[in-house]
Amino acid sequence: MLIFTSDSHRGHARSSEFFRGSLVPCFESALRTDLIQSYLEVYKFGEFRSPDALPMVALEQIHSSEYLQFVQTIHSRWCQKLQAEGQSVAPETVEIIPHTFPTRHLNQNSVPNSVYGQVGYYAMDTATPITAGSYEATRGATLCAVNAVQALAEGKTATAFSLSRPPGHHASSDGFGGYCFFNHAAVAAQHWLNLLRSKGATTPSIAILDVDFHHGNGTQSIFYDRNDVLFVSIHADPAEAYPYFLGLRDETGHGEGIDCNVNLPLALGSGWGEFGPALQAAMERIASFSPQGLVVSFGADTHEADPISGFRLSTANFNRMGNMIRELNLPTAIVMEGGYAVNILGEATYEFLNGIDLDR
Ligand code: SP5
Ligand code: ZN
Repeated sequence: MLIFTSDSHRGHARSSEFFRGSLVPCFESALRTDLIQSYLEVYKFGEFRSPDALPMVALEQIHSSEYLQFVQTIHSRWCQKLQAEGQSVAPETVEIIPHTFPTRHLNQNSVPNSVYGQVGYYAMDTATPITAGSYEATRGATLCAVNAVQALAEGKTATAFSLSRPPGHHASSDGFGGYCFFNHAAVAAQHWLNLLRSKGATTPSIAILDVDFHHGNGTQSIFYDRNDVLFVSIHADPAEAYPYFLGLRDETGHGEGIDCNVNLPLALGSGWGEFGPALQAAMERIASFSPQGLVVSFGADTHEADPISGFRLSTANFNRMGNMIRELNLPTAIVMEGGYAVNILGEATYEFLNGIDLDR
């Protein structure tokens, strides 16, 4: 297995997020990828690579140009605004958290000039602070996912892992939240389709399997009306868990994308007894779609030890999960999403990767 990782994520260093009404230390931190990398290195798992500076055309196909511009420039524009208002500002300490959102009965169709208004316009929550290095970090994570797909398409490996942060599956074409800014799994799938088309395939298709505890609302919305990408997600019932406002079973796709979106929500407290059958159903749906490749949005936050989630998977269950996905025998790009239990993050990820590894 090839593993792509970039140091650019370290610039996305936040101190606090809103959680149950107060500011707490961020669950999503650089420690996460450090712990996974050192665990994999101790067990001599996989071959680590720095990503090549590949063209990122797919990034511009997935996200709107206005949104890409927003993520790239918002931190410096916010700091300039604070300075213009007479505050002395050290940009590396500034963390942007939105406070006003275009919810029902407000105008959702015009972007305000104010940087404060713009942050609320593009945000879905208050748990995703933007820091000076957030843009470079999320771009580096997307580049790792694109490199993973490129290596698969070139036949260099059958399984590739993008060990990156911040995560991506909550990011939509023009929205951030859930610790995510760019949707790396979506860009990876689009990059793969582009490569297949450039090699002469007329109707290529890719499946995305999302096994993070939280529903991948961004990925669903990006591909909701397309039939070249099948999105299958196992996650906590949105009636009970973040992101609350998407991820129900009856969301099955729209237009050309009808029946290309599969949500398998599970009750809080679910363990392997519930997760295993859902994964089996997911495997059957993906096999019948006959895609050329598979992108896995992998979150370790389904583990029973996770501090913000609510499933009860054991470390051994992660190996079974990997093994079941391996049975599809598809070239597979794994993209790191969530997982916040620092004491088990390394071993749960290792067990999953070891179970799914087609190169072994
Ligand atoms: C990529 C990813 O895993 N993003 C998750 C973002 C979740 N952010 C909001 C967390 C709200 C947690 N609710 C607390 C319930 C604790 N039992
Ligand atoms: Zn998650």
